Amino acid sequence: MTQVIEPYNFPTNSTFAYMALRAERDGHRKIRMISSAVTVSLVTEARGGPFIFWDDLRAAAEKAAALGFDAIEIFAPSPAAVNIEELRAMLAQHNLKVAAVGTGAGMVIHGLSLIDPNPERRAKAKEFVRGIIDLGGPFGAPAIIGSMQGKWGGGQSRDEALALLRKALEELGEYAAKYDVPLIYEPLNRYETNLVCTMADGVRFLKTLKTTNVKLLADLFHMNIEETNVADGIRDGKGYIGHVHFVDSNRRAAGLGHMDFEPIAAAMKEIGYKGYASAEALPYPNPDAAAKQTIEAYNKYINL
Ligand SMILES: [Mn+2]
Repeated sequence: MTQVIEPYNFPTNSTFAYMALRAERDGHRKIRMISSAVTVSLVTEARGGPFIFWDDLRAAAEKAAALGFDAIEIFAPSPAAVNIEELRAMLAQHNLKVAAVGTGAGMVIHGLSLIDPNPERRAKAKEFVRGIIDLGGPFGAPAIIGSMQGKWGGGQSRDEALALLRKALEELGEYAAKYDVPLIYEPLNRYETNLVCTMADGVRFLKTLKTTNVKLLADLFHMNIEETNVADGIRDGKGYIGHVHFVDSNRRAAGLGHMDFEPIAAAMKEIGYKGYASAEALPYPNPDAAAKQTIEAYNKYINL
């Protein structure tokens, strides 16, 4: 029996899921619930970091589209650094979406963190994140809180830091809701944060929030360091994962390390994950090769 699916039956921010289901209903193609994305960094200070494309948004969009990616993930130095109208035009031209927008420049360029003991610095950090939410929101793209979560220590206890982070995520999560996008919180490996490092701890932490508009980022590189088993870590995040950084054990493109992607992709499907697999990977051996490697791995493991 053919099930008629109308858009209002879907949760928010699921245009692609609707299109995929409608296409399947019409017999055009199979369901593809996990979409592909590739990162582009516009942040000079982040050079050496795990981004596939660099500096030139237009060139990145052209290459992403040519390889068959569904979306780009943008790491910008500031909201003002992206020309909104140009971005809108190039997305339309290439039939691309924005998967997510990073906030890490707030830390990398300005040293801002959401748990800074100094209230003025904390306010600046939130202001920076709100600007990035405003950049991505109109494109349906959530902002990611990664390095902006900071690290506790010095005169600050872990509990004090978590209380500040909780407050910031409550506020910013609700702020993002006006665009019908979640706020994405990323547990990081132990060398990058000492707050929340696993999916299970991330879920426990999010359960202490009043807002339900904050979701987790499952970054496979961080998970490879912190989880007992990466696929089980994905299962731990069931219902809470809003974004995936699709990358190998050594932060190179998927397939260039020793990550076992089959069980990980199976776990993503098992929990009904419907977001992006986004390549936040080193541009190794060069951006073009890393992008091509990523889309091949995506087609091999995820887009079956
Ligand atoms: Mn990441």
